[in-house]
Amino acid sequence: MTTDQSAEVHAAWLPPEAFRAIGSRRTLVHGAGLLVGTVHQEVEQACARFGGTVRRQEEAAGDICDGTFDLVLALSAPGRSTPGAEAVSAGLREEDGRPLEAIGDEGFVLAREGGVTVVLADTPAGLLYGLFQVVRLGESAFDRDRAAELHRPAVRRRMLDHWDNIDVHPVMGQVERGYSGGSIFWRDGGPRGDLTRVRAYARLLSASGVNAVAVNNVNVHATETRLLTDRLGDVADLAEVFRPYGIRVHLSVNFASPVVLGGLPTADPLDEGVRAWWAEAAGRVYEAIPDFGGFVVKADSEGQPGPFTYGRSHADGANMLAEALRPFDGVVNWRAFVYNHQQDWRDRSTDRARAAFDHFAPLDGEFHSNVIVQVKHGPMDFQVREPVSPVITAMPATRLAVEFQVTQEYTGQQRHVCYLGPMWSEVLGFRPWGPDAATVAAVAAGGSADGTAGGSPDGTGGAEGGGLVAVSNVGDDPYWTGHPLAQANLYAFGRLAWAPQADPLAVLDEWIDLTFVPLVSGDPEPLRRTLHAMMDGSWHSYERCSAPLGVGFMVRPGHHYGPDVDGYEYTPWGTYHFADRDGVGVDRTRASGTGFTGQYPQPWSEVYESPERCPDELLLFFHHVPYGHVLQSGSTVAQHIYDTHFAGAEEASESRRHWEKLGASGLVEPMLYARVLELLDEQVRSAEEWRDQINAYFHRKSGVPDALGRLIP
Ligand code: GCV
Repeated sequence: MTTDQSAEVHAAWLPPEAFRAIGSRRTLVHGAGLLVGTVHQEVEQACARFGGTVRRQEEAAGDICDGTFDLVLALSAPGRSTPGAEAVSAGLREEDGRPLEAIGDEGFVLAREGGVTVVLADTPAGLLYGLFQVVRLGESAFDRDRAAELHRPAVRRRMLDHWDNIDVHPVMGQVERGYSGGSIFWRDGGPRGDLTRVRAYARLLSASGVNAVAVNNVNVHATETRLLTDRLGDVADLAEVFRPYGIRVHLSVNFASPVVLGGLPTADPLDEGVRAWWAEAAGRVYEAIPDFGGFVVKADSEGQPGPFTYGRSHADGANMLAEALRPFDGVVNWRAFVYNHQQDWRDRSTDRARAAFDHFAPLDGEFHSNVIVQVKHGPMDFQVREPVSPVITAMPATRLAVEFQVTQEYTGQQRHVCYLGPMWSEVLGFRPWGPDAATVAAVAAGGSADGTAGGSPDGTGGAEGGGLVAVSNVGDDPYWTGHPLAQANLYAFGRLAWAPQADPLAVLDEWIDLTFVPLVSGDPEPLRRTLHAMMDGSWHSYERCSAPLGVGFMVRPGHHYGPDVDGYEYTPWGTYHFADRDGVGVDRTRASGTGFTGQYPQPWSEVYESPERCPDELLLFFHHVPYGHVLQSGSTVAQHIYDTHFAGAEEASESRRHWEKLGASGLVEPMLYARVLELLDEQVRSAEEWRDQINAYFHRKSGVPDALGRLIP
């Protein structure tokens, strides 16, 4: 057993003070079940601190709204009436106007009437989410009457994937693309032992709305492969800790497991012996973890094994695993991130952006219903700006999940402030079939969303959605996320997965109000203003600092931090910008390029095809244009590059100035203040390096002078 440093772990968005409003009142928790126990325990802890009282009642007794309690958290019990409960949700209607018949799996109704705040849910998970809503509301949950509101998650599965390794990988370390120290699950070849920190994590995730976690890297190395068999107990231990918070555990598995672990001569998905091996393996997993979520698979990608070895398709591979999991209601999250990473840079016909669509779109309709095809939100790889992946539009008969990256691989590596809520919100609200059709969020929600099914232009008739997934950004850092302000990204992912239409700045407000405001004794307004000034526009600011106009990948190869314009230009990775003395950008048009624009439906296939109509921010993703090309903004490409990079560096300095002003106010605790200040120094340095390298490169290549005559080295 190791000693955990949880005592020193930052409370993030659940500081005890955030429970003051609940903990100082009289609460009834009504209902049975593990998660109702969690609700009770949460309230009990708050009462111990703030002097309130809580009563747990498993069976209905008396009228829950009779005034004995200030807060009632009650499970609706089919067949048994809970006096007062019906009144709370009476009159609520579904979106289509029908009277509400069921609150639904994870939903809850919140109301306040006659001095009692009531949360009503059909399931224990719904009650837990309702409790955290009351925490978010704080005093305002109790200060006035509230008409009944129905809260339901837009997507059923809201999942975080950890890219954590058990062994320290010689290149990638304990956490692949991790910027927050070690793993909270694994250390030096084994489990960490003390699960206190995992428990705190489960609680935080549940309060943000996440309900599934994959506990190991999608690149499944030798030791991690064994989590499926002889190391399964370690996964069961984690599942035990996540369970009381309504979070199911998933496992990334190695497609070659039957060979590597089972000693079979093949992992061919159509081989009977292989199928039997997986069925048995799945059976053992469910014996150990009855509520196990399922497998995550990266196959035939970046060196991972997969069905191509046996001349089989990704549908063959995924369906085999789906059959093994089907008896237990498990799912396979099969990633669509499949491309040739050993491309010849001289070959202009291969376009990495096309790859996922080319591999997966033809397979639409072939996947079993418990296969979820997990698609990165953009066609390349989590760049600061990409168009929405056309795969999202191409598989109406497949359950699709959309994948984001909370860990900031290409967005400042948690050394830079970069609030990603606005980016995800833009993606989720994007309408790939035009203004009157479904959004990306509706596709991810499938039939379980807000009454509209996803997967097709009119939002009808699609398969049940696969939900939203993101790569986690936490580690064993005392602030969880390296940069303390990167906690906001983790929180925002959960909240936007629950309610994709939510305003990301309102989500940021929620995060500020939970994380910082309860700890402030005076006026919190200056703190709120400062954080908004630093964070609201930080994604756009990072975009201005880095690769221009959607071109992407001008980063240092390998670790991906800092500028290196030609770093990937002559490599096998398929990530090129094709800058020469005349122009820059990737011609992905049908007319003269790779034809990628043709993977989009109307109207975007036309919009992206045209250099005049293509949105400025994606111009170089779709077109190779001269430096003098005039953007819709009125600026030229060269001038835009100079202006944005001067602006990006200046914005980093301004952000630092905002934070510095806060120093004397005492509104944030000194250690956190110092950590952020130190990171802002690095952000300023790095933004200046980006400015100078990008500007110098394009100035030298193009010979175009800066219209404002600024110094370009
Ligand atoms: C886990 C990018 C990252 C890899 C990551 C991969 C993926 O290529 O750089 O570290 O591997 O995405 O999503 O599988």
